[in-house]
Amino acid sequence: MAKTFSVAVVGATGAVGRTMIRVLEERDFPVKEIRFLASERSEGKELPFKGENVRVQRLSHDSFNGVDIAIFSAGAERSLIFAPSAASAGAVVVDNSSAWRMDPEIPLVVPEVNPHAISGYKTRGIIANPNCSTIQMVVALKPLYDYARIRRIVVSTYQAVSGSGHKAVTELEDQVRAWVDGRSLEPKVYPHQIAFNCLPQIDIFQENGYTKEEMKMLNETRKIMEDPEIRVTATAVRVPVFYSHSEAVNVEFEKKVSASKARELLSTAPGVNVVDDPSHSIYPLALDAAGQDLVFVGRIREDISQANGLDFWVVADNIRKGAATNAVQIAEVLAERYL
Ligand code: NAP
Ligand code: 3JN
Repeated sequence: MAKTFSVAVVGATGAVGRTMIRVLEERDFPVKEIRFLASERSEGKELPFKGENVRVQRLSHDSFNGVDIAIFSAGAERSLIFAPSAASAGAVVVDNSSAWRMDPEIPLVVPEVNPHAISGYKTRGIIANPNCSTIQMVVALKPLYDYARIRRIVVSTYQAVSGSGHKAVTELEDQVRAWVDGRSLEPKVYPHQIAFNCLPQIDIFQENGYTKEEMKMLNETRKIMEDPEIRVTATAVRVPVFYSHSEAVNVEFEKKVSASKARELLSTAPGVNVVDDPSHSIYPLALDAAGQDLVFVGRIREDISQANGLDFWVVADNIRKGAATNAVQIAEVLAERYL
């Protein structure tokens, strides 16, 4: 009989957690028992899973007895405190937060890029899921990197509000309604109005003038691609879009990659869908990528400003491939090859 697993979803009531539950169902992950964990605010709430209602339990250090795989998306603070307890209880943790991503003993994994790194879970019992903006970029870069090796990346992101949790989705909806009604609303999640605006700040600023989100893109890309030499400069921008992050990516390679070669490499790359017919105004769009698990790439063109440069536009659902789907894909590899 096929093996089945006891799975805990930590942060089950959140934007990522709820999607995690849906993705586990959709991909028919071999679940023996499911456990939903969240804060005391959600204790006793019920969430559906495979046609049954499952009660949400309060997260504690004792939540993980008998759990095989614990998927965390309840913020870095909770991951730092509770992931080691889950690992000590015998679970393998797949953590969506930034808590463990840069720890040298913990693998940081995108299954299309570095699935071999998953075996590193044996050291600490934890695997980290990268930031959503990094995930979609490295899925698109991997086949190009393997062909021509990357020297430098210049990326600008256009990030959906769902990346800031369910409160931000409500804030954008409320601000749009208020605007139409001629009312003004105090911003709560963001430092400025997000409706009909673009905010060049995601997370807090660092001493070097970059935001934390921008520095995550540099550090995580180097770790996942296993190349500490890659140079990355990022500008991360929040835009009034509900789901899917878009990114304008400029890459400098060690040798020339023609636009047609890039299209050829990307069209057979795992997890990538090339959508690139500019003469018919066909290119990846946030609205089309929402609800999908693939990374969509288009506007592929040679950079006219430098030798060996390439530009493209990459779009993916930030809550699915950028978080929940990537985590479930990691769990699938664990289940198939290691547990
Ligand atoms: P969210 O919608 O605000 O949900 C937060 C979840 O965490 C809820 O289930 C909440 O439970 C739970 N939680 C909060 N405080 C808790 C506590 N003290 N004990 C137990 N559970 C607690 O946020 P989200 O968008 O789902 O994001 C959650 C986390 O996932 C983020 O903080 C981040 O670390 C990670 N994330 C990663 C990516 C990525 O790029 N890979 C993208 C987005 C988010 P209640 O409902 O009971 O409050
Ligand atoms: O803002 C986005 O679009 C992505 C946000 C990710 C995020 C939000 C809150 C806390 C993270 C993350 O995944 O890096 C974290 C965190 O875990 O630090």
